[in-house]
Amino acid sequence: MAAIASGVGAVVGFFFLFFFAASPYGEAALVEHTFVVSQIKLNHLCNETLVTVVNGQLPGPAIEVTEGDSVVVHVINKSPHGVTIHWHGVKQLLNCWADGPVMVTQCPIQPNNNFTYRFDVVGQEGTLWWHAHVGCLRATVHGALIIRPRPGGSGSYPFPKPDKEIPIIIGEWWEISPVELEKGIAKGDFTDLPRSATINGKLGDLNNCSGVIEDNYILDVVRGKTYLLRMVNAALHSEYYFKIAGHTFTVVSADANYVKPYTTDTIVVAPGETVDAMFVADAPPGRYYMVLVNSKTIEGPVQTRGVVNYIPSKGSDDTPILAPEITGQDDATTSFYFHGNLTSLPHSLMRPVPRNVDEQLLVAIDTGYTCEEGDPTCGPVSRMNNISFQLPTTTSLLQAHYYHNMSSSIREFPGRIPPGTVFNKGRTLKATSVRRVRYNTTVEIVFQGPPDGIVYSNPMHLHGHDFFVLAQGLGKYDATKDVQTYNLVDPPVRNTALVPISGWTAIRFVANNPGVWFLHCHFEKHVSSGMGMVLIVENGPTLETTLPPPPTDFPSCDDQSGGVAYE
Ligand SMILES: *[C@@H]1O[C@H](CO)[C@@H](O)[C@H](O)[C@H]1NC(C)=O
Ligand SMILES: *[C@@H]1O[C@H](CO)[C@@H](O)[C@H](O)[C@H]1NC(C)=O
Ligand SMILES: *[C@@H]1O[C@H](CO)[C@@H](O)[C@H](O)[C@H]1NC(C)=O
Ligand SMILES: *[C@@H]1O[C@H](CO)[C@@H](O)[C@H](O)[C@H]1NC(C)=O
Ligand SMILES: *[C@@H]1O[C@H](CO)[C@@H](O)[C@H](O)[C@H]1NC(C)=O
Ligand SMILES: *[C@@H]1O[C@H](CO)[C@@H](O)[C@H](O)[C@H]1NC(C)=O
Ligand SMILES: *[C@@H]1O[C@H](CO)[C@@H](O)[C@H](O)[C@H]1NC(C)=O
Ligand SMILES: [Cu+2]
Repeated sequence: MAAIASGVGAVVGFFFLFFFAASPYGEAALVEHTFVVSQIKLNHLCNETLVTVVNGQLPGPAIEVTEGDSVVVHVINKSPHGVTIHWHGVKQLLNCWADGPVMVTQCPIQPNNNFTYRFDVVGQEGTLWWHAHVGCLRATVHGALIIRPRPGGSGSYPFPKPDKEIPIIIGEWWEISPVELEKGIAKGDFTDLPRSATINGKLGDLNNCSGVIEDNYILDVVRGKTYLLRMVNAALHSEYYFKIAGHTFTVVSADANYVKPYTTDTIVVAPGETVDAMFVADAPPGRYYMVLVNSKTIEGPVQTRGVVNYIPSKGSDDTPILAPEITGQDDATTSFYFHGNLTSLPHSLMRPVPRNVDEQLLVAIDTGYTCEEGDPTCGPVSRMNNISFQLPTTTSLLQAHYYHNMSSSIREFPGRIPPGTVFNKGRTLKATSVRRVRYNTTVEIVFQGPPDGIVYSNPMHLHGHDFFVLAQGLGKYDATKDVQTYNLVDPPVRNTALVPISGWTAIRFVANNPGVWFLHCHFEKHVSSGMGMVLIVENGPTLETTLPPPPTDFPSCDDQSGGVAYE
């Protein structure tokens, strides 16, 4: 396999070390990258905006590996912010130290410091991604992590080999700085909005300022060829619907787990989720808009578009570009059906669904207040089972856990919805909450969103484990009735479960990865205001089921200069 330069939609490339040493015989290779985190200025919508990026690129460099490879990423922090990187969806078996969420597994890499992340990518194939896991920095510090089948391992894709693979990174363009955005959310001010969605860093021609129209992302295609879109929703704010005029897709994978081929004209991808979808360039040669529109949210439309351009091109540049019919906005059903229709594909990497549940958690996810409603001094917070999650400020939870030094102020996360909380606006506790489970416990979690009145879904992301999504439903979860609808045969396996608007989702997994794992909503406004908790998986009985010690160069927690650790 040849080294493949990533640089999807590279804006400025100024420092990009790349080393790729895959062996053709299917042995594991070492994939090494250097990520220089720095600030650059980008011009959009008549504004010069300072953004934090990796290697001068937005999106950042794609990491491309073969299943079984080892990855080494040297992160050099030349930005003024403390930084960590999370490898979203990588299971990190016995390697929690490399997971990255700030103050959960590590303290930030301080400005002018560096840290090397080392991890293996085993038993997973498809599209994952990486992003900063510090405040809102991931708005511009993100990129794809592409895992291809290993010859001698599973060998090949369980679908016809595409002619070309195209990463599609969905982002959002914010003019407010991530630090200001974070401060606003912490005060309960959820009103800041992105100016536009982006496709591979481009804002698209729906946006203009003083007559200057923003660039489209342009995908050149050749008639008759097949394309695999590797889609990542790296956005902070919205779930998105994606369409290409005149074309349909076959979804083949989600969150780096194969699904049975599913044909649709609309792809739905929530923050934290990935979707791999094939399409054939089988339309009459011409130009077609690809459109990205946010699904129903409290705040108004955020959209963008790019162009699928057949080459060699027939007409002149002013031939009209065909636009798809747009649903979205008020259409929550499209998302509900899209997620409900995914089933896992039988595959050598698949595990059977565990039948017996050791521990079931019922978890209400909603908003509340930390003081009496109507008190103008406290804004709303997000919460899980009446606790609004707070990060610790001095030592990461993983270090405290490993060194048996957990602060006594840490709360046990309740496994039941406190009676009466459900969605009243009463007082809520702000606390760091954790739940311990013994090694090998089969855990089922039912996430319950507010049954009515709230107009957002919640993409709940678990670190360190994939899980089966057994069922979703609308309204209030009914234990006796809804268990009957569980798919125990071929449920999709994911790392992010979308809890539908006014509904619930049930997931199940075996807690077989000792460590401290964040479970949180992937909407930034929710996680930064408290929609999270931490699952602590205890060591098993053997050395092979015990978390090893931290790497020797693990970032120090001593220097939390600047007060707020993750600014
Ligand atoms: C990384 O940091 C260490 C110690 O702080 C330093 O010795 C080393 O030179 C740094 N490496 C780079 C590439 O900046
Ligand atoms: C430029 O961005 C600032 C926020 O940083 C905003 O207040 C201002 O309206 C923007 N200017 C234009 C021309 O959009
Ligand atoms: C510029 O954007 C406005 C809406 O914001 C739109 O009405 C107008 O047609 C756009 N102009 C161009 C040249 O695209
Ligand atoms: C799958 O989608 C169809 C509409 O395309 C819908 O009627 C059906 O209910 C969906 N199935 C599930 C399990 O959500
Ligand atoms: C224990 O944790 C506290 C903060 O909770 C920290 O100040 C202290 O240094 C830690 N001690 C050790 C031995 O890690
Ligand atoms: C939620 O937590 C707050 C603060 O601890 C407490 O006052 C309130 O009674 C709790 N609500 C319920 C329904 O348990
Ligand atoms: C984990 O659970 C599985 C299935 O219940 C069992 O076969 C295995 O022995 C367990 N492993 C350990 C280390 O407890
Ligand atoms: Cu949420």
